[in-house]
This record gives sequence, C-alpha cells and structure tokens, in this order.
Amino acid sequence: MTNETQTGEQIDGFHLLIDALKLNGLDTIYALPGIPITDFTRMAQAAGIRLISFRHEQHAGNAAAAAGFLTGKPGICMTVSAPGFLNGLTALANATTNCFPMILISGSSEREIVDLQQGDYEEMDQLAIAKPLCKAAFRVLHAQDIGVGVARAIRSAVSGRPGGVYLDLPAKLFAQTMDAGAGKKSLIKVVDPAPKQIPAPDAVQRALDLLKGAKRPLIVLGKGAAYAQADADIRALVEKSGIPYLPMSMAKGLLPDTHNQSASATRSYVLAEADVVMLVGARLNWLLSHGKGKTWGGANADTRQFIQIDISPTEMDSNVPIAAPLVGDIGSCVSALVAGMGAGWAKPPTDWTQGIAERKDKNISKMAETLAANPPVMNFHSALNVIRNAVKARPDAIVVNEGANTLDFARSIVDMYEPRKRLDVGTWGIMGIGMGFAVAAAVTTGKPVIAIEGDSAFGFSGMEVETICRYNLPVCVIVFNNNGIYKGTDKNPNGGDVAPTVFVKDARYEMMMQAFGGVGVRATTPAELAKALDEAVKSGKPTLINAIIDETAGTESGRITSLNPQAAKKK
Ligand code: ADP
Ligand code: TZD
Ligand code: MG
Repeated sequence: MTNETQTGEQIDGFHLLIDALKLNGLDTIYALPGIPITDFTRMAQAAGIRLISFRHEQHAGNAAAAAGFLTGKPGICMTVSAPGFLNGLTALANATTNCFPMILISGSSEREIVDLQQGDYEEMDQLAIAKPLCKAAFRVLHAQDIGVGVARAIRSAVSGRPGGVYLDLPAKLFAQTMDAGAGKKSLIKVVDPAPKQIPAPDAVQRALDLLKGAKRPLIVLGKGAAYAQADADIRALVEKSGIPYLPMSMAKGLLPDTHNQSASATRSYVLAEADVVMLVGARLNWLLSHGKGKTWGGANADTRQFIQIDISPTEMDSNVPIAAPLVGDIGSCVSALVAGMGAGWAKPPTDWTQGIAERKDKNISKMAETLAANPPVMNFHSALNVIRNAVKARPDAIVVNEGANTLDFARSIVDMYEPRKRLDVGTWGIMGIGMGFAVAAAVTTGKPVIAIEGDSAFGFSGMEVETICRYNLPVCVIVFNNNGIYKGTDKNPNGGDVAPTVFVKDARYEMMMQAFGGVGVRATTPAELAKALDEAVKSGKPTLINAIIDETAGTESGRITSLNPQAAKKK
C-alpha cells in the first residue's frame, strides 16, 4: 500500500488518544491510574495535559462533570476496568441526570475473553453496563478509529441536551501501532460541536403572545440557563420584560441575587400565584413540584399556562401541558424573544410586582434579624451569615454545597452575584459531589472555592482533601459539624448501638486537612469562622474549617421532609 501521508514512523494508541484530546482543546484529565491506563496517565502528563489524579474514581468523575458544566467542554474522566469503571459510573449517571457534558474513558479487558466470560483480570462488559446510564456509549477496537471515537464522544456529550458519554478502550488498543502520518490524518478536530438551534419564528411569537397577555408572569431560570453561557441575553430578557424571576439553585448569580426583580425571598407566593410561567433551562421535575399540586395552587391553578425554553423537544409536556414550547438553544431563544418584544413592551401590572416587592421586603428583614442573632452555640444561620458576607466580598469565589440542612439553608442565605459560581447536589440531590466539584472548580477557574459541607455529606468524598493538598488548590472546606445526618441528637431507644443518623461527637475534621499539610481550624463562633475563612480565601491555602453547629438545630430531611413519609407524619 502506498500512501503519501506515510512517514515510516509509528504512533501507538496511547499517543493517538492524547493527540485526539489535545486537538479538541481537552487539556485536563481527572483520573485514577492502574492497569491498563497507568502509562497513559504518565504520557498524557508528559504531553502537556493537566492530569489530576484522585483517590476514588467517583470524585474524578464528579470533577469531570463540574468541569463540563463550568466550561461547556466535556470534562474527561479516566478510570481502570471493572471496579474503577463502576466507581466512575455514578458520576457519569449523575452528570447525565444534570445535563452536564462529560466523557468517562475506561480501560477494559479484551473482548475475546470478556465475551466468552473466561475470567480476565477485572473482567466486565462495561459498554453494556454503561449504555442505559448515559447519553451515548462507544467502543474503539482499532487505533485508526480513535479519532472517530473521540469525535463522536465529544459531539454526543455537548450537542443538544448535554450529558455523559462512555468511551470504552480495551487494553490492547493502547499498544496498537500504526503509521504516524496516517494516524495523524485519522484524527478529527470537531467543528461546531454544540451547534446553535434557532427556534422557529412561530414558536417565538406564540411565547410572546402568551407573555403579553399575562397579568402575573414569572420567569424561572434553571441550571440549563447557567450552562448556556448566554448571560447577557438572559439579563436583557429579565430586565426588558420587567418580569419577576426565580433562580433554581445553580442558576443563582445569573443575575445577582440582590437584583430587584428576584422573587427568591417570596418563592412560594410567586409559584402559587403566577398565571404565566416561563421556564428557561429548568425542568418541571420534583424540584418544581412537577408543576402541580399545593405549590402551584392559588387562584390561577386551573388556568396557569407554561412557556418552556429547552433544547430538548421531548422535555415538553413531561408533567403538565406546555402551552408555548420554545425549542432551541437558550441564547438563540432568549435573544429572539428580546428582539420580538420591540420598543413598546409593557412591564407586568404593578399590583403583581408591588405585591411581590412588599412580601420580599418583609421576608428579607425577618431573615436579617435571624442572621444578626448570635446565639451562644453557633447554628446554621449564624455560621452561614459569615459565609454570606465572605461571598459578598469575593463574588468571584465558587461555592460548592451539599448536605441536607447545610444545603437548604446555604442555598437561601448565601447570595450569589455571578453566573456559574454555585455548584451543588443537582437534580438527584446526591451526596458526594463536594470534593470532586471543588477540585474541578479550582482547576478550571483558579478562583477561590468555598465548599459548604454537611458533616455527613463531607464524609462521602473527604479523602480527596489529600488531592486538594497535593495540587495545592485554593479550596476552603467548611464542615458544618452537627454530629450527624440532619442533627446529632438521635438516640437508639433500645440502647446498644448508637442511632443510625449520629456520628462520633465533636469529630476533629480539621485534622484531616492538617494530616496532608493543609490548614485546619476548629471554629466555635462566627468570629472564629470569619477569621479562618478570610485567611483561607486570602492565602489560597488548602483549608478545612470544622464549624461546630448546634446539634439540635437541623430538621429531618432539611426542606424535603414531605418526601420522607415518617418524618412528615411526625411534623
Ligand atoms: P434546574 O435543576 O436548575 O431546574 P434542570 O437540570 O432541571 O435545571 O434543567 C436544565 C434544562 O436545560 C434541561 O432540560 C436541558 O435540556 C436544558 N438545557 C441545557 N443546556 C441548554 C441549552 N444550551 N439550551 C437550551 N436548553 C438547555
Ligand atoms: N446517599 C447519597 C448518595 N445521596 C443522598 N442524598 C443520601 C444518601 C441521603 N442523604 C440526603 O439526602 S442528605 C444526607 C444524606 C445521607 C446527609 C445529611 O446530613 P449532613 O447535613 O450532615 O450532610 P445536615 O446539615 O446535618 O442536615
Ligand atoms: Mg450534619
């Protein structure tokens, strides 16, 4: 065979994969080495890819997912076969659930042995297992197909509704060689991986007509709106329309939470009373009570109409009828709406906006009183007031947040000022994202990261404080230590073992960070917490603050008690 691209030099699978990733601007890999990818991680690092090596694959996967959300490029996670793959799979499924683009690349055993179930080292049919849990799954068997495999993975992850993609690479592939020139030619630089999807003009008009007739309109911004990086268009839509808006938790900061159109402080009122609701990158799932029931009761319960902007056409009518579906990418949809509003757009009736403003003011001053109180034992409010002030002073800091009470209180107390600065438990309400998300936030942005962690939540990924120290990342972890899940006061009425929700009392979490050379502080007062947090943010040193919280202060299941039948009965 003659081929003008043939050079006589050879290239192997390892280097084809590295080159394919680099060609597409994928410059960071979150990984955990071992057979068959150990050499790959070394070679990737040598080739200038940032290789962040974790202590458990789930956290490497979570880091890749958060990187995907923050950058709009798929985050790359790399694991070994079977158990490593399975450890990463939770993160892949969670990323898909959250609509975050990531690619989980796993080494795997040889097909011949796996398919005959002959018992290879870490044998598992990984592709089959991954398939139902992610957006797309591919396997590459030949070195010359690595370029195509990576290209397909990238496109699948970021086009349309973003999600997780699995790429299966059997061990033998890495060592396969081919002519270097032909290899180079086989790689694909993906052009326009997430193409705009322009909404149909009649769909835009339908939405505008509905909005125009509304007496009590409401905009709900979801994390899809944050992901879309259409910040200026979204601000223009909100401000030009004059419509009150509610940010879902990861959409906080798209407009500053202090914006006068934010209705967060009177959330239940606006959900119950709105007559036309426009969802922008937010699904009507459990987090919005499926668009029906008590939350959406009020005078307009039977006549309320929804407009939904989403890139996924099949999201429409998932829970309630959508009167005006607007299918397209958020940037294109929102800018079309703004253009269509024209110059003479009438703002919503003042009885609606005034009513909201009054309720809001009342609730905000009530909250201010609670936040100012300084009870003898630090509680969620007095501790979060400190963090609220710290974020106000450093609006570029990224907040990572998980737990139950620690999550619910932080979400409502800590105002956000900039887009994509809040990362949390997302659609599943999953525990364990903390340290992985924090690492990715620090690595992709270089900004200070403040991880607000319930003591239970922190436990899921706590070992990654070593990773944070190893890469000297500007992460300050604040463990809200109330001695347990929800609270630390449960007793086993029968004696014997302690109750299932309580932990060792007064655990010294700060020593975990000290163990790896970071700063550890135990804080029992808001003043101590403020000082330690200020120093952490200024120095950028890995820090863990063990914030001692009144163990009686929390409530069971935080704010989702209604989903916990036993606790709801007790209430
Ligand atoms: P939240 O939890 O904040 O309410 P969801 O995760 O439920 O948000 O909803 C996000 C929605 O945003 C998904 O339905 C997804 O399809 C959509 N989405 C994501 N990116 C875009 C985009 N660029 N343009 C339009 N819709 C998007
Ligand atoms: N496991 C996983 C993966 N996700 C979950 N959401 C849970 C278990 C159940 N769960 C919650 O929903 S919140 C929570 C668990 C275990 C921990 C709450 O305790 P915390 O927070 O200490 O983190 P507070 O402040 O004490 O309420
Ligand atoms: Mg707790």
